[in-house]
Amino acid sequence: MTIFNTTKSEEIFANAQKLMPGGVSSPVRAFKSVGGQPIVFDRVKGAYAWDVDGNKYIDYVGTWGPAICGHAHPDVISALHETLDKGTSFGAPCIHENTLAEMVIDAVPSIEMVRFVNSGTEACMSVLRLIRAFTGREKLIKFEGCYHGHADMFLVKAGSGVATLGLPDSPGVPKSTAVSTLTAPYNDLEAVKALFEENKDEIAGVILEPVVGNSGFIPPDAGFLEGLRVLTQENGALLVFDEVMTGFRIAYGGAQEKFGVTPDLTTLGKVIGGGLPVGAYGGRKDIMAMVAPAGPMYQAGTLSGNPLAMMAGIKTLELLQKPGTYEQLDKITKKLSEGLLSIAKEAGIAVFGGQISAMFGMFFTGNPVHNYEDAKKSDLNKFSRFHRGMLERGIYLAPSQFEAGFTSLAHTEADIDQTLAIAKEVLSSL
Ligand code: KE4
Repeated sequence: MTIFNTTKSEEIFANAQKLMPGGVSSPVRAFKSVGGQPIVFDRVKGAYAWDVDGNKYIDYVGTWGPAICGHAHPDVISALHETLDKGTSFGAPCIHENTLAEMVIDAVPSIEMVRFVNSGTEACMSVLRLIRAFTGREKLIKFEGCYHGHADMFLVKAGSGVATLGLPDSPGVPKSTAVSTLTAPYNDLEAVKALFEENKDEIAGVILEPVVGNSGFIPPDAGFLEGLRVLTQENGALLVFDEVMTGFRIAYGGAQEKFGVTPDLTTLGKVIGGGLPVGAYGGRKDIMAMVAPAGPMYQAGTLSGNPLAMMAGIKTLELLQKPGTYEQLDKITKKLSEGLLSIAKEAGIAVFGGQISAMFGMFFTGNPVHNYEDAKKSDLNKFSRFHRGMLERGIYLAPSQFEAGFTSLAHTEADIDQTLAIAKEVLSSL
């Protein structure tokens, strides 16, 4: 198979590095942990991306989750054209906010009322302020390797780009902030129980990715989510599922629907914006009633609920509501994940991984991966060589072992077959 020429990407990225820190608008895009030059995209459509050199890729990042119906779906694009003719932003109430809010409330078991914001980071930082306001407590429990956006209080043993770059948490985060953030290993209920005992009546809540994507793909062990539900209730703390990545991807009602565990509050992003900037937080009415102007907890945003982003979200969720959607996503992703794992094993390469619905991952290790510590022990160098080998042959995977892979309704059996054929060539040469 041909190895791509990426001259134009390299020229553009070289210039980008003079203009923007690291040449990117978000760190993980810089390919720091996998080496080599990032690819500069020119356009995307369906399951595919084309770079500025005209090379075509099968895309398993999907702009980090929003493109679950495939990039630039015609229904979304045509609705946006229509909406665009009426303006890009109102800064005033708009019917589309009601429509998307109703769809989110109908879909997500924990959400009785919702507030739209502009990113997952904003959703997570707002929900933290809310749980503190509601409980009158300050401390938070998060899990090592989970990522909840870049707000100060979450940059403690975070995942995603923080893990990718091996950052020891971030400079600039005041000690006073970090001290209120307690951490435990993912899937470790005993550690959470101990934190509650050591911090009696001081913990406002527990936040987690109900299926981890930001340490690589790590699903919850049986009983973990249920155990957190009981522990938080027993200790007067709130349970928050950060479903920015899993929302409308693991199931239409998110991981909370799939696993049958209902948190008190949920954060959303990515899919509900259909590729435009949207985040949201929502949950029990009695808690959301605290949010200004209904209540005293302040949070605001110029572009929150803007008509374009709302419309992109509405159209995306309409597409996902179609019967058979999640069966199709699970089928295509299972074929990919099981194919990758078996090809690696046939090549004598130790791997551990899996998938749930349209989310998958694979670690280069012979041991099980239940948390971030396990993930860090995998062979990152082998991952980098695998990533580069796939990229050069037209398969676009997340440029970090500490990210998950995403499929979409646009990925076909032929795409999966092509991906597996290339993986066979790359893995046998590792
Ligand atoms: P944003 O602020 O990037 O919209 O969302 C932050 C966030 C919150 N919670 C979870 C579970 C998330 O996965 C994210 C963002 N995800 C990363 C990818 N792992 C975004 C990609 C990036 O940082 O460039």
